[in-house]
Amino acid sequence: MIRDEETLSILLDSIARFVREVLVPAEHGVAESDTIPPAIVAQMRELGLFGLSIPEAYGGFELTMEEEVRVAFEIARTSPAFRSLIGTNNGIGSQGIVIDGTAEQKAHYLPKLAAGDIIGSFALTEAGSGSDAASLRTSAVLEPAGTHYLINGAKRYITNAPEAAIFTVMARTDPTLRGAGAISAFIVERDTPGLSLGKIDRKMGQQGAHTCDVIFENCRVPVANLIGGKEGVGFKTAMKVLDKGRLHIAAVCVGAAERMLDDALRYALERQQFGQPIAEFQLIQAMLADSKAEIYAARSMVIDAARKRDNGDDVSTEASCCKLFASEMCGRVADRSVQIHGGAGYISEYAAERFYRDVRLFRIYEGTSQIQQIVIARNMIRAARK
Ligand code: COS
Repeated sequence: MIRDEETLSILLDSIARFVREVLVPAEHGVAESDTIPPAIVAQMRELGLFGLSIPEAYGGFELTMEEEVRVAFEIARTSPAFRSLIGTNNGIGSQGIVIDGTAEQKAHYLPKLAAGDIIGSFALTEAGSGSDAASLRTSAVLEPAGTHYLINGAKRYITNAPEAAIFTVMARTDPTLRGAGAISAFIVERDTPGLSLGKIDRKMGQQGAHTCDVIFENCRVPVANLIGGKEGVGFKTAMKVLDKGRLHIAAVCVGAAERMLDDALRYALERQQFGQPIAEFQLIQAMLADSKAEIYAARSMVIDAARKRDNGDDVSTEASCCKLFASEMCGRVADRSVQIHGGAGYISEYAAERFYRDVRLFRIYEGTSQIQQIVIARNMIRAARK
């Protein structure tokens, strides 16, 4: 936890400088090669970027949610591939352990995640269960000896799976029962016999960030790796992880949109048509102004929801409101950025074209916009009925 504004400013400034001087110049190459250079990963480690949200006791910065979203605003001003690599260690790949893990699980895994020595990953989605996460079919059956669970099934589109050393895996401990109540969460190490990976997915954007299937065939996992030591609460763990993750992604949308708007504004000032910079034209100004206003709204929402979470409030509704509004806003800003760039916006030398593809994922992962609408409306109805 950073206890004063001055120390936070130093951290934010050093991240902003790193983004400007190292990541932005590298982003085109990362997209072309689909790889983040190891030297950059090493610098990310040195800056402590893998442990932003992990408690200080385990070697992380233990940022408050407000501090974390302010860091995300900065880190998202470049290719989302960089954020994706650190994103699972700070978010969905560690938070199951941070929120619900036992003392032993925390002590064993969190220091390595915080240091970036290992990458964590979150395995919820399956071929047959995406938005309807509670219908997942991967099973984890306790062996008669009572020392291990036997995991069978397959997970899909798992972010950072090719790089991961540990997975938070949601599986059904009573495969005869349907619904969320029979789901438990496990920490599964990559080198556990029976765990294999599919081929790396070819994606629309975010090259440099990787996803693939994770397959479990009689994968034996010690009972000590059942998160929290309790069966049947894994779906709730996953939802709590996603509440935080959705707020983080909303902050990422704000940072990416700010970058796209900066690029669009710079281009509008440089590009001359009809004898003057296109920024002088009111139809261009309307696109710039709408983007500015929407980014400001999203930034304010994200800060407000983060503060509420830091106060201990249940922010399930607010996190979904932020994810819904910020990701849709980001899509509109990306579209306007391409439009302002004109023909150049369709050419891959310009960041506008790459961001347009990269940010499309924000409206899909960690819950689609439609799932956010469902969460918001359900929470409203539930509160009204009370
Ligand atoms: N925090 C804690 N517990 C939660 C919760 C939250 N935010 N949201 C739901 N729960 C609990 C519920 O209270 C319920 O517990 P009880 O049975 O004890 O009451 C349980 O979890 C099941 O919840 P619910 O009945 O709402 O589950 P549904 O199957 O209807 O699904 C949605 C809920 C649709 C919201 C969920 O499946 C979802 O978020 N889907 C999207 C998944 C997703 O984001 N995937 C992205 C992959 S990760 S990149």
